[in-house]
Amino acid sequence: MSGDNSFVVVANRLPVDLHGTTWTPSPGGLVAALSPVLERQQGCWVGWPGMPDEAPEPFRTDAGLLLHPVRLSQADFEGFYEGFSNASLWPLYHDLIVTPEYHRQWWAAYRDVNLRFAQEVAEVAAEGATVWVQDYQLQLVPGILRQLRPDLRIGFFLHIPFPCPDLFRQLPWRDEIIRGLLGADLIGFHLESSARNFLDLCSGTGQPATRRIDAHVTTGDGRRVGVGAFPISIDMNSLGEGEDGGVDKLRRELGDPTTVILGVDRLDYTKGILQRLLAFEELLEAGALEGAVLLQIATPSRERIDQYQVARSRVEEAVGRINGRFGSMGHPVVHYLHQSLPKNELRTYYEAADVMLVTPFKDGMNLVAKEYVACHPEGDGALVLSEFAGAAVELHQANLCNPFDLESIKRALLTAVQGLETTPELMAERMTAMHAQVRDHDVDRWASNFLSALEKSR
Ligand code: GDG
Repeated sequence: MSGDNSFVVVANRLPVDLHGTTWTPSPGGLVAALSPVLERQQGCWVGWPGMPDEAPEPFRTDAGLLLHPVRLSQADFEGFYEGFSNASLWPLYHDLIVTPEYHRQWWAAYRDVNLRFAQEVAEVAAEGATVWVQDYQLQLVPGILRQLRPDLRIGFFLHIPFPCPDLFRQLPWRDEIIRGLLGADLIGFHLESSARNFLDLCSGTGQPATRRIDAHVTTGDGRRVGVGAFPISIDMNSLGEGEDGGVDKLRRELGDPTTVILGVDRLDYTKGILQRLLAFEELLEAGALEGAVLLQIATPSRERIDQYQVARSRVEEAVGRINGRFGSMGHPVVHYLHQSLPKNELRTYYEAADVMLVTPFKDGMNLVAKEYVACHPEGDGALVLSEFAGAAVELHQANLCNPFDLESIKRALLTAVQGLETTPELMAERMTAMHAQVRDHDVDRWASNFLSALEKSR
């Protein structure tokens, strides 16, 4: 059983979603990061087309990428995706921001869907191919694939944080997940802290971990599995060209505010959207942000899951209240879009924003922070960034804040706004340093670092 693809990426979602008979780019950070890499390699991408009960025939995109759709039924979608992936693993791996739920039938669906993804890959991968498995939805795939196709070179990358062992040990199926991951030749995380958590966990569960980061774990059958940190980044060109005069036009439409503050997130409770609205509200109340507006783009995400509905209604209630209190006719202070925008439109927003607010309680990396920095090559603008976003490790010149502490968000936001006014050279120096960091560590470098470590790992 083998196909003719020498490089295969497998991820829960294909990079495009099927809507009726048309395909549109699918949302989220993983797709944004990986699509350009795979297009350059003319690889094969195995994943779900985003619609239950649909599995169109494999096809090649205009960019030369072979897409291999996997069919998920409505029941798979509910148990595997909404259930185990996003209501058990997602909150557990984000340090219990909401309480994870564990249900045996969700786990059964997760196991079953992981098996089908692995079987699909086993069919399309050529003898000795490299397979790169992506993210928390597919943690059993490396282990299954190792059994089905021992000839393959298997890498796994986790796009979200890996929690500390004490939290992970809650998971009723922890041993199966660890065994699944250890089917890979190399396991990559964004940060050393996640890699360390994984190594500590392995040393506590009878899987001897050796040495330090960039170390390896030796499995029961004597294989060495590499473990390392590979901070993901962006493609500097993926945001397209900004529209000529687009920034001025946008600022005019907003009523020429003194300060434009921007948030861009999937609407997810991990992203701290409500907290930043509350910080903005308290600063307005104190009269500290005269003439400022906040734009919040909240892309719809996982909308049927209870906790996402709760998060959305809290955000929308706060937007309504703040505009009711501080807006005037035709001049809201918060402009809120619950929509997905085209990338080049996002670029105009990034360029127009004086201050970018990125305040997750926990985030593997956060590409939005890097995209904002990429759009400010001249050093204008300021980034307010949560200490708990992976991006804070590389973008340490940002105005860092603790999103659990409203005063800390307020302080960081105010310091950023005032800094642009009173110490523009210093702010520009910091933004330029961050820009250089993102430019020199782009997504290509991330992918080639991971893939060359994978190459060396066997
Ligand atoms: C996961 C991890 C990690 C957002 N709104 C629109 C839109 N986006 C794009 C952004 C950015 C991406 O989605 C979001 O990426 P993030 O990294 O910020 O967040 P997650 O989706 O949670 O991603 C994260 C990432 O994986 C990669 O490893 O950094 O920690 O949670 O690229 O621009 N894109 C378009 N319209 C929108 O309205 N076109």
